[in-house]
Parts: sequence; C-alpha cells; structure tokens
Amino acid sequence: MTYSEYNFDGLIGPTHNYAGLSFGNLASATNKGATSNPLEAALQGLAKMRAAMELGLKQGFLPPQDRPHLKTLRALGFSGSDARVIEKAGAVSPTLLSNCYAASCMWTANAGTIGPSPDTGDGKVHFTAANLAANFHRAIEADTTTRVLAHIFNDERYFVHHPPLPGAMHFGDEGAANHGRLAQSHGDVGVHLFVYGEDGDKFPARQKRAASEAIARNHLLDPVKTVFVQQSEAALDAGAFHNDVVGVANGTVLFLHEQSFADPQAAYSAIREAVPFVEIIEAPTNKVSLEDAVKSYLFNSQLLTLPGGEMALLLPTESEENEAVKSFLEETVSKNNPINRLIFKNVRESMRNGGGPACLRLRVVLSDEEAAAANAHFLLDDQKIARLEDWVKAHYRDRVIPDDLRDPAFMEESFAAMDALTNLLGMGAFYDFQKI
Ligand code: SUG
Repeated sequence: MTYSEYNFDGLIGPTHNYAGLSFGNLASATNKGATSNPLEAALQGLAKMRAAMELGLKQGFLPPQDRPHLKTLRALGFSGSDARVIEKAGAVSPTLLSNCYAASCMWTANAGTIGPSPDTGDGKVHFTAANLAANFHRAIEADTTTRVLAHIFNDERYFVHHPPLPGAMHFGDEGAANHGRLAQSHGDVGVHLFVYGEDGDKFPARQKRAASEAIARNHLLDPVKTVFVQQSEAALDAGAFHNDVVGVANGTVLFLHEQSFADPQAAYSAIREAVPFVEIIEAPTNKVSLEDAVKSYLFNSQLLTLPGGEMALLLPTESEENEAVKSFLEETVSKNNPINRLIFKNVRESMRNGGGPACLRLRVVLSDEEAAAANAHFLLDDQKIARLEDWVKAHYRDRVIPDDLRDPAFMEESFAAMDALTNLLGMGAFYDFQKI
C-alpha cells in the first residue's frame, strides 16, 4: 500500500485582522491594531499551497470558520438581530468582539493531532481536534474544527474522530504544533514526539504534558513509539509559544534550535532510543540566536520529503532576509544530510500574526485507499485551487482596520463569502450562522 503525506492548509478567512490577541506571541502583540489585507493573505496562502503541489506533493485544505462567531456572542448575552449583536458587543467590549472575529483557524497546525494508520492499535487514522484552551479566540474554534475534520474524513471504516480533550487548561492542547512524527518513510510505523511546556517567567505554556499523554492513549499509540519532551522555558520566553517555532520533524530528520528543549541531551537520547535512525540537525545559538529564530521563523518551515526522496525546506521569506539565518540555512543544505533544497515563500500577512508556513498546514499521512475515502472537495488540483482563488478575489477586502469589525456590513460580507464557499464545496448549511 502506498502512503503519502497530505498537507491540509488553512484557507485564510475573509476577516483576517491584527487584534493582538495572543499573549506570548510576539508578532501578534507587535502588530496589534495594524491594517490587514485579507485578500493578499488568502492569495499568499493559496500560492504556498500551489508551490507545494508543484513540487509533486499532495495538498488539501481546511475551510475557514464563520466569523464573527454569532453563536458565541449570543451565548455571552448579546441578543437581538445579527447587526444588533455586533453593535452591542462592539460597544461593551471591542476586545471581546475581535476575539469572535479572529480568522485564527487558518493555522491548521493547531487544528488537531493526527495518528496515521500504520501507528495506531486499530489500523485506523485517528483525529483529535485541539481544545486550544489557552486563548479565548482560539478555544472557540474547537467545536467547528471537530465538525470540519469529521466532514472531510467521513468514513468509519478508515477514520476515528475524538472530541477535543475535556478540562480546558488542565488538558491544554494545541494540536500538531507541538507534535512531530519520525519514520523511515511515511508508510512505516512512526515514532511520535510530543513536546509540552511548563510556564516560563514571562509567558504561560499552552501545551500540557497530560494532554499529550491523553492523545497518545486515545490514538492507541504504542508507548514504545512515543516520546514526551519538555520545551525549554528560554524558548517559551523568547516567543516560541508553540514548539513548531523552534523545531520541526519529518521522516528521519529532526531540525531544531539548540535551546528548544529543557534538557537537550536527555531529550536527544530518549529520541535516539526510540528512533535509532534519527538525524538531529541542530542550529547552535552562536550561529542563530533564539531571538533570530523567533523573528525569522526558520524552524517554522515545512520540512518536506519530495517524490525523489530528497528533503526540502519551505521557509518564510523572513528567514532569507536575516543574514545569520540565511547563512546557517546555506551551510545546512551544503552538508551531507537529507535536506538539500530551500524554497522561500511570502506568507507575510500570516507571519505578522505569528503564523509561518508550518503553522498554516496540518499534516495527514494517508494510504491511497484512505485518501480515496476522504471528501474530494478538500483535496486540491489545479482547477480546484483556481476556483478558490476566484472565490477569494470575488469576496475579500484588501484592507481591514480594527473599527471595521464594528460595522455590520463587514459581517454581512463575510457571511456572503461563507455562503458562496459552502455552495462551492457542497457542504450544505454547515456553519452556525447558517443554522440560526
Ligand atoms: O495561536 N496567532 C496564532 C498563531 C498560531 C501559529 N501556529 C503555530 N505556531 N502552529 C496564535 O497565537 C494572533 C491573532 C491576533 O492577534 O489577531 C493569533 O492567534
């Protein structure tokens, strides 16, 4: 049976804006109140998907969620017509309103954690949508994400869906952003690397060890093939609010910053014991500081196995613009290791909210048979991606400022876009605003 890795990118929604909502995410804080460009953001995202497809890789996408999320606003006591709900919430708390307007589901590395079928006790693909309990604007994604995953992977013969973990922050779970899989090839049995945090001096840890352990149990992973490692507080306090800001794993390679883990030597020996063939490629602090790593997001790259077997890094242009990072990357590809190609893509609109190429994608390893059972509307080819580009161009604004969120006309525009998308994708009345 042939297995492939599918990258499911988040299709960036029409309300993409800069609201400074994520404590510990430096880009989000710095750009609070800036003018966003949802049109450009979505087209940049689609261009990245195209670039991966042109490398011969399989590409899917997850649709945006309905924002503003009226269901949440109504649950919080704002009533009346849809327009009145927006007006009242905007008057009482612009921050609350912006939380319900966030397009943050674009970062699908946080949509959930996946257990591919070669690794699970029952031979099925397991999905757990992340509860994203650490931030209000992200926590309200979990319910719809669960339904989106169940909609796309809707065949009980192959797919198992677990609800988001209970217990909110006690089991805070940020999905695949804190998880990596190492395997000789996508179809071989993999080892799962779960990275959790402990609160730093400055910033709180979002991913709890207990959450990662619960996911491993639910996904029926072999305990011998799981490794739990603590992220360093230095990385967290430098702005690595998710571990994928300081490291990425794929195939036989773990590519990371020297200061990613609390106890690197203990972590590396645990990983080597579980994955004897692992190649650890580490950026030393004297070449790339944690500050440069967080600014440039070089580790938030997609580490991709190309059809020929070589590996490429698909990186944000910010990492090409940083001298120290660029020279470390050039040194890396010139050395004898599987990574031998660098591809830089501009995803600046997302980067300004702290989301790089790796944040924008959820990896799902599927056999050909499993892929055939998934909903084909969400698996891309040239025609389908062109249709999404046309949809974006027809519905998106090229400029959004914080005050726009209080204008009911912006809500109407966003819902019109979502109605058109659900038609395009044959989803029926899927979203909460379509059911009220
Ligand atoms: O959760 N930013 C996201 C970025 C997520 C990046 N994902 C990964 N590292 N996998 C977050 O902090 C900012 C929204 C705002 O401030 O408007 C935001 O939610």
